[in-house]
Formats: sequence, C-alpha cells, structure tokens
Amino acid sequence: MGQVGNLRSRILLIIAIVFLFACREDKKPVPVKKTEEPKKAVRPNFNADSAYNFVQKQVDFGPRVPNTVGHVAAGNYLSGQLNRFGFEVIDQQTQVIAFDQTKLNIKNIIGAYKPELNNRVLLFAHWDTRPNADQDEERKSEPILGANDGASGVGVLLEIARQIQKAKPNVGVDIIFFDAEDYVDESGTIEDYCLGSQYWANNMHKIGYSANFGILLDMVGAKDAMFAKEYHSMTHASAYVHHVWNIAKDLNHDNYFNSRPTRHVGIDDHVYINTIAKIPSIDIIQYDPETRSFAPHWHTHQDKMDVIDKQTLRAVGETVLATVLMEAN
Ligand code: AHN
Ligand code: ZN
Repeated sequence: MGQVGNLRSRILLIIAIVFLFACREDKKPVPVKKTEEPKKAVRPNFNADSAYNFVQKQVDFGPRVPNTVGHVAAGNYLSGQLNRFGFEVIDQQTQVIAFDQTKLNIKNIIGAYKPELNNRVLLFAHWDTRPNADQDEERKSEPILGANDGASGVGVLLEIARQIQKAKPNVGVDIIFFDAEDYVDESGTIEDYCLGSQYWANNMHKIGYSANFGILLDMVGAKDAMFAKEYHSMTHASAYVHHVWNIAKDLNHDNYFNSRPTRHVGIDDHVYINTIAKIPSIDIIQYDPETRSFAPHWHTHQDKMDVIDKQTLRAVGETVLATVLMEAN
C-alpha cells in the first residue's frame, strides 16, 4: 500500500512538474504589437485613354434619356461591356413615374465580380442623361449629351472593371449603373431625382445584399475638377470620405481631391444607398464650395466631349481602384 501511495504521489509530482512547464511554455513573451500605421496606397494600373474611349462611346449614342432608342442602345452596350469584363450581369428593368407623371422604362445595370464573397465594395454612377438643358441660354428643352454628367462616372467604372478582370483581386466588387437619376426639369422636386437608385435601394438584386461601403462617381471627368468633401457623404460616411481622400493624397491627386467640406450639393444617388440600403456611401462629385455651384457646363449643351480631360479621369480612376484593391485579402 505504502509503495503504491508513494508511486501515486510521485506520479502526481511528475504531472505537476509537466503541468508547470506546460504553463511556462504558454508564457512566452508576447511580441509587442506595433501601433498600426495606415497602409500607403499603391498606384494601380488604370488606362486614362481607355476610360476616355468609354466616355466617347456613350456620347456617340447621343442623349441617353429614358424611353428613347439611344437610351436602349446605350444600356445594351453597357451590360455587354460589364459582361465582357467577366462580371456577372443583372439587368434590373422596371417602370417608374417621373416628375411629370411620364412612365419611364428604366434599367439599373448591375455587374458583380466574385459574387460569392462577403467582403465587397460597391461602386456606382448614373448612366442616364438629362432630358433638357435647363441651365443653358438656348435650346433649353433639348436633351444634353452628358459627357461629364452621366458618361464620365460610367466610363471610369468600365475601365476599373477592365482592370479588375486583369488584376483578379480577392475582393467582391459590384458596379451598378443607375438609371433615371436626372429625369427632371426645373419644376421637379428633390424626390424626383435618383429614381433608379431609389428603386434599387428598395428592391436590391439579392436578398440581404450588403457591401463594406459604396462610392458614387458623378461628374468626374472635367478639366481641373475639384472634389470637395460632399455634405451627405460627410453626414453618413465621413470615415470613408477621409479614407478615400487620403488615398488620393498618397497618389498625389490632392490637387483634385480638395479637403474643403461643402455645405450642400442637393441630392444624389448615394443618399438613398445610405438611408434606405444602409450601405455607408460617399459621392465623388465636382462642386465648387466657393461659388456653391457645379461646373459652368452643368445641364447645358456644353456638357460634351470638349470638357472631358484624361488627367481628371486618371486621378479619379486610380484613387477609386486603389481603394478597392486595399480591401482585397
Ligand atoms: C441636384 O442638384 C438636385 N442634384 C445634383 C445631382 C446631379 C444632377 N448629378 C448630376 N446631375
Ligand atoms: Zn445632372
């Protein structure tokens, strides 16, 4: 008995010693965590000539006003391009009622890259153009070409789609071209804008769709454009405004991405993506906080290819694509 007891206590002692050592193993000095420095953005490949051509292509269809043949043809072209770049495309077609009670046949064009991933970024722009030139002195009732107001954001996003197909980053990306953002005249109210994005926010293409954040590109192609920190973006998603503007600074594009906040820019598609779809979203939009106005060509017949500048397309394209690539793991 005594020997057995002795053996038991020895075994217990050995177990205790092993246990103590095991514990000591655990107490390896924990490496001191470095305070995380924000990653510096890397300049991505973005071809401004290609982006320019995508703008030109859209303008070549003429005005892209809902319920016109130019609109239908341009819409088919855009779906086809996203498809060609390997995106899974959904054409979300519906009817909405415009400010003047016209029934508009509209189409939100949705392209998904790596739809299976939960880690996603949403990029969007409106592809329709204004049915009038209400800011012009002449031909006020004729539709504008919308090289900047419409085609520029879409052109930059098509080039981003093309580059994503080449770079194959491990992050989900959705590109949505919203319809009927601008089907309004001077008698319209704020709710009459952004009919396509309002529809999508209430009827998302996938149940439970979400993204980490969204970026809207609106009027991003004019020479010497200035993108001030837009009011609604700052209200709903200021962290992403600072993030994107910091990336622009890393890429030496802070001559375009100005740090000034604006008081107001009216409404734009990202407002509904924030308030209804609940995806924090920002707007890169040319707006002058000094004069409190858009560019002089805004909603006039001067909004044609002449106002488009490749350097501006490059600044926006590189900044937005770098932001997307930083989300990849
Ligand atoms: C308003 O002025 C109400 N919204 C500006 C958004 C806009 C119009 N973007 C392009 N055209
Ligand atoms: Zn407009």
